[in-house]
Amino acid sequence: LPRCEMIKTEKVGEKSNVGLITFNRPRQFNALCLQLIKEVADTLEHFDNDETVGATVITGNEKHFSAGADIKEMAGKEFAASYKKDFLVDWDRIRTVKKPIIAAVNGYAFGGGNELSMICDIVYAGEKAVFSQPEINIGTIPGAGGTQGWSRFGSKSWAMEVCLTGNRFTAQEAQMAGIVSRIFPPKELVSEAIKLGEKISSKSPILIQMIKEAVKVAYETNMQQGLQYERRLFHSTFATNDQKEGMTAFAQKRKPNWTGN
Ligand code: CO8
Repeated sequence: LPRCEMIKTEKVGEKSNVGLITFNRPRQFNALCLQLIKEVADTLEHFDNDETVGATVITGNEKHFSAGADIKEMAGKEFAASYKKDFLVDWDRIRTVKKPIIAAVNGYAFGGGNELSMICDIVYAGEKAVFSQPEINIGTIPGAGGTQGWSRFGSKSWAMEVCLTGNRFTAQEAQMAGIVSRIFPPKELVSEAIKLGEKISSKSPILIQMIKEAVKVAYETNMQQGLQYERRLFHSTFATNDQKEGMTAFAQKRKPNWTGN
C-alpha cells in the first residue's frame, strides 16, 4: 500500500478482500487538502491493481465524513494558476477507478466531502449524517461535481435548493433526494459498508467491472446509446470463463467458482 499521512488504509473483511480508506485529519474535520485527495487517488489505484480486493469503502469518523475542501489551503488561490494546473485534476483519477467504491458517511459531508461521496458508486449514511454544499457561503461554487451530481443523481429542484442556499440536509432527506441508498445507526455504518464490499468482492470481478462501467454510462449518455452499450457488454460476457462457470454451476446446482476471466 502507498505510504499515506492524511488517510489510514487497510484491507478488511473476513477474507481481507475489501479496501478501507479512513480520512485521518480529525482536527481539520477531515478537510480535503490536495495531499489527502492525492493519497485517496493513489490508494484507489493501488486497490484497482490488487486482485485480492473487490471493492473499497471510504469513510471518515463518527462526527465528520469531511468538511470539504481545505479552505485555508484554497484561500490564496488565483485564477491563472488554478486554470493552468487544472486544480482538482486528481479527482478525475478517482472517477476512473474500475472497482466499486462505497462511501460510508457519518456526520458532516460538506462541499467537497459530499462531492467525494457522490463520486462513490454506493452511498450508505449514518442516521446523524448532515449533507450540504456550503460553497455559496464562502465566496465560491461547488467545483468537484456538486451541481452535476445533485442534478443527475437527485433532481433539478434538489440541486438548486442545495447549491443555491448552502442549507443542511439530513440523511433521510439525502436518501429521498436519491444520493443515499441506505441509512444505518452510526456505530453499525462502517461494518455494514464492509459487509456490502464483501458481498461485491465475492462475485466475478470481470462482471462487476462491466456492471460499474455500464451503470456509469447511464449518467453520461442517452437511453438508446446506454442500452446499446449495455447490450454489447452483455454480449461480451459470453467471451468470459465466468459466464461458462456461472451457468454451468447453476445447472449443476453448485456454487460457482469465479476466476475473473
Ligand atoms: N477547511 C479547513 N479547515 C476546516 C474546514 C475546512 N473545510 N472545516 C473545518 N475546519 C477547521 C476549522 O478551521 C477549525 O480549525 P481550528 O481549530 O484550527 O480553528 C476546526 O476545523 C474546527 O472547525 P470549527 O471551529 O468551525 O467547528 P464547528 O463545529 O464550529 O463547525 C463546520 C464545523 C460547520 C464544519 C465548520 O467548520 C464549517 O462550516 N466548515 C467549512 C465547511 C465548508 O464551507 N465546506 C466547503 C468548503 S468549499 C468546497 O468544498 C469546494 C469544493 C471544491 C472541490 C473540493 C476540493 C478539495
